[in-house]
Amino acid sequence: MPIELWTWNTPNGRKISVALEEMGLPYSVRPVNIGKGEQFDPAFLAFSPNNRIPAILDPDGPGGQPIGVFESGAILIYLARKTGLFLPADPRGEAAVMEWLMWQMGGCGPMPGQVHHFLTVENEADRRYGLERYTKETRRLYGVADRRLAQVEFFAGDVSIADFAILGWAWRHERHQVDLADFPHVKRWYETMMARPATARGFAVALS
Ligand SMILES: N[C@@H](CCC(=O)N[C@@H](CS)C(=O)NCC(=O)O)C(=O)O
Repeated sequence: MPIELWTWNTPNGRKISVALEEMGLPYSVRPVNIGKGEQFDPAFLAFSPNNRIPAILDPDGPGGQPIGVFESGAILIYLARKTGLFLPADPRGEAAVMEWLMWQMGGCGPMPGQVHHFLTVENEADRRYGLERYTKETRRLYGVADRRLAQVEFFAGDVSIADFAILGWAWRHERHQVDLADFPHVKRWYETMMARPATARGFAVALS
């Protein structure tokens, strides 16, 4: 039975369709229209209590029993452990993946997400304040990524779930007003990732 991916066409949603494609796991998409409030449906809240996408239902979970998982970082770790892919077993390799996965979850997602929000604020003073604050932080994060990718091909050495997580947000770089020409190592990594056939499928699949 395929994994059910409850999602929408957003950066956090795309992380998981990319991971599922890269891992070769069969899945079906269950669109959750967050613009219409479907994230508050009791059937969704039953396994995604934070009323946010993405979440998954795996009918073949641990011990052959079904499991629901919410929070994109937790989903990526769950899928990596299920398949044994994109998360090294050795503690040093695992630590590197976790560093960059947590860096995305805590910063390079929430910060550009605030840029997306403040771009829509109508009050001029509020918009200016929010954009100045979060654009500066977003550019700082892209700078961190650029320095890292000057040293390594992918964030944790080999391709990992950290790359899938960060890519979901880098996919929206134009929306948070980042020109990748300013971050050449990020640009090289972004183009390399997007050229991967499975990753391309993860961005092409209809999620809404
Ligand atoms: N930390 C969560 C964030 C998920 C999140 O913010 N999802 C957004 C779409 S990208 C959402 O569902 N928004 C619905 C809402 O705000 O009500 C994760 O990474 O899964």
